[in-house]
Amino acid sequence: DTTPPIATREHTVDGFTREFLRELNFGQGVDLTRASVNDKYLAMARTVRHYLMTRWIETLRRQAELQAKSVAYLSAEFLLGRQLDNALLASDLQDIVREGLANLGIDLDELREAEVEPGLGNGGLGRLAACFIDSLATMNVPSIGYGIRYEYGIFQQTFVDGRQVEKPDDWLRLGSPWEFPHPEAAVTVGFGGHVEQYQADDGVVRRRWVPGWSVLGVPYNYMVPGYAKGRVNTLRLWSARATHAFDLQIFNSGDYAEAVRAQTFAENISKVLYPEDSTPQGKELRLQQQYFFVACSIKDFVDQVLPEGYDLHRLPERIVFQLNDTHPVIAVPELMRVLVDEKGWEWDEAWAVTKQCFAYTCHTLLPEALEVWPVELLGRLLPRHLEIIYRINDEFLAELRETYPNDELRVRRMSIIAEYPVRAVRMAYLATVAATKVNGVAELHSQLLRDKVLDDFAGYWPDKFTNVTNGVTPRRFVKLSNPGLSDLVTEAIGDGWVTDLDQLSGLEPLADDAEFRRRFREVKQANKRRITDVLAARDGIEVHPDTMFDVMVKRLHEYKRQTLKLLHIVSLYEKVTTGKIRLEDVTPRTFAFGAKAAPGYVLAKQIIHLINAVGSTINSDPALEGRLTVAFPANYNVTLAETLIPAADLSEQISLAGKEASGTGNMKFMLNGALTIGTDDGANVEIRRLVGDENFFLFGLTEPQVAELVDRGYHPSAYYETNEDLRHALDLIASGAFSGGDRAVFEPVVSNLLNEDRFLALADFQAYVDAQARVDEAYADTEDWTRRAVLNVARGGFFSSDRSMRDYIDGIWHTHPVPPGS
Ligand code: 26M
Repeated sequence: DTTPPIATREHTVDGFTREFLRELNFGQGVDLTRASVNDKYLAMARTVRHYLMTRWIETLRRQAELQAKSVAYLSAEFLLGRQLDNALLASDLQDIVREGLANLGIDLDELREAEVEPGLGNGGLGRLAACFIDSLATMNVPSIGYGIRYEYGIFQQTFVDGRQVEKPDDWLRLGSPWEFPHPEAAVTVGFGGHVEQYQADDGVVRRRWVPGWSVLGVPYNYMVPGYAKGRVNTLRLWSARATHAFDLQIFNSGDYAEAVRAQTFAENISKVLYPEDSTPQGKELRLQQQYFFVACSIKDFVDQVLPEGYDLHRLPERIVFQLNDTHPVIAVPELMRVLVDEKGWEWDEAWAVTKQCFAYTCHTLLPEALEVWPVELLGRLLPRHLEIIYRINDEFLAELRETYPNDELRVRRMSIIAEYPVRAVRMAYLATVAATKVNGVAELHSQLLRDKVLDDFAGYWPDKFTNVTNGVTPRRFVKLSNPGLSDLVTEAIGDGWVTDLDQLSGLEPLADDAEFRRRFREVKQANKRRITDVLAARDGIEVHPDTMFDVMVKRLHEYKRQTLKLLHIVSLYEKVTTGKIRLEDVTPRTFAFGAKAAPGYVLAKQIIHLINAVGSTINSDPALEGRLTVAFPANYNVTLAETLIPAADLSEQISLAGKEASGTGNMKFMLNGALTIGTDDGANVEIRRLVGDENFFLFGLTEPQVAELVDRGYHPSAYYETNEDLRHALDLIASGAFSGGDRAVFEPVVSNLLNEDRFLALADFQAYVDAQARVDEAYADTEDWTRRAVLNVARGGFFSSDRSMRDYIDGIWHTHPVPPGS
């Protein structure tokens, strides 16, 4: 055997302690007495990652040997959250490290708190990508994640007088122990310039791109350790640097300062994550980011991952590129360009291969969220890609005209190129044309994609469209974030559920076991005390752990309808303070919110301000005797989710039906034993089906009812006129009661609701308030509430991202597991 040996380390307290001190002394260059918390954190993290190295190397070796088909998950976002706990779990070092550190007088928890989370995503889409790569590693699926190493992740949200103020997220400030930079493996990516005709060696006239400028992409590798001895897969994020060619010219001209500025220009590409999560702004830099990471990734896969001399005609046997929304769709013309221009293939030959290599996941239904790139911009930045897109479109439309010879209207509707308001490329259409499969992220969403957003395409290619309902990783969102529940569950049914979440159904009979329910409640109560301490320390917020925790955490967006929850709170407050209801009849509740607004989304920011204003009024009103509290911790992120969700009694999933593609927070709450109040939207539909109508607080219009109402003409003011409670709540806000008498501050929010209310909050107000009354009634019966909460956990197994991965593997990727080790 000629395989070189791999270094090993001892999986014991002593072994760990030795390695840790070595890292601290030789890596950080400090001794224990002088070491800062960050020194100790970095040394510990580096020590932990060493324990995963063997499996990482073995995974790579095995992959090189077998050349099994891989998934390349292309995503502009990976919202990873903190890495340490996950690495400790994957390496089975939790107890060893705690004990080893304790022997040295170090508290593991203090070091855990020192980790800055990589927030390289906006919300659901980015977190989904992180859950998926966790599942793929755990399930031993050969795969690689490709994305962008933003120097600044999602902004840090602060509140100044209740208003959102954004701060840059300098997550790399203290160093990142989890990344492995590979500057030697950098690749070059071109931009701009022009396309020229030339005579190739074979005498054929061809076209080629002559970029006007280029940048380097430096790969940074991150371990993606599978749970329980699974593979250690790779996440490869690209960072932009200046090429030498880039500044040499300018250096030679003697303008040193200008040359240095040019470096900055190149590095800007991976500088910052765009914080919009629903309304793309069509910014040039954003397109640069998309092409940058996609071009790097394709080059990396073709030149580095594939063995030398691999016949690219067989590419579909080795790879499937999963397009996480339209953000990486420029990969389609890029692969065509590589095959046609660089490899000299015929167009048809290249297209036949390309269209077998991609699958596309759509994550939205909002028309304004569908990306379109103006032809003018694309032509300037990626002229050859624009030509290729035009040709793909020409051939596609020609094909369509054969099928629909008398329906030119339909052909134009399906064109990849939109003509109005400006000529632009519809990225979702390009993705749909190129992909083997197009999937939505929950049953309802996939159905609406087929029936509405992409109906012409579904009619043309009925088999292309499919559903894969989202999921979440039970490792991070149950095992790690809810150790109390995990221990209780494991005691009852064993620990197989961590990798086979359907086993949670074994809890079902225990819903009727009074002793089990008592212990389940104890866990929930302990989780509430834990978040109570966190909120006090992190935000100076005081909440009462013996109240109902009613939680809504997600990006702030009109369609998600945080205002609905707010109107309920205001209405309750109004009724109590005017004596319409007695304080004793009000269920003590903590109304928690967590939400960031896109910095340019004015109305969303005003809503945040209003929530905070209502919160400070209510929280300080002695008349309520602390029975109602609003808790709005700033800067909701993955780390906060991990302590907040396990403490929730009630999960708020109240988007307007037909607007939330899936939701994934809804699944995390369910698996942590919260009941849901929700609309018939996204994955709520499937949650309700699984948990049963009697264990779900359904309210509101259905999607067809919404469509009909909008069709008839929706007039929000009619609800104001006819619903007294609603009127009083809105009037109270308008009166300045929450703004020190200033009637102007929240006038835009109120008048938006009265005059526009794009997402029908007023239409659903009464139904929502009624559903909340049912919640109060149910919560009053503690034993029965606990029984239902247990059933939520027992019936939540379907929402494991392991199941989502199974569905992608069976229905879309057709890949096979390859465990590490030879
Ligand atoms: C696009 C262009 C420019 C800047 C930003 C964007 C952009 C970034 C993220 C647009 C959308 C983005 O995310 C959309 C998203 O998070 N969608 C959510 O995806 C989840 C996972 O499938 C679903 O559960 C949510 O319902 C869906 O809203």
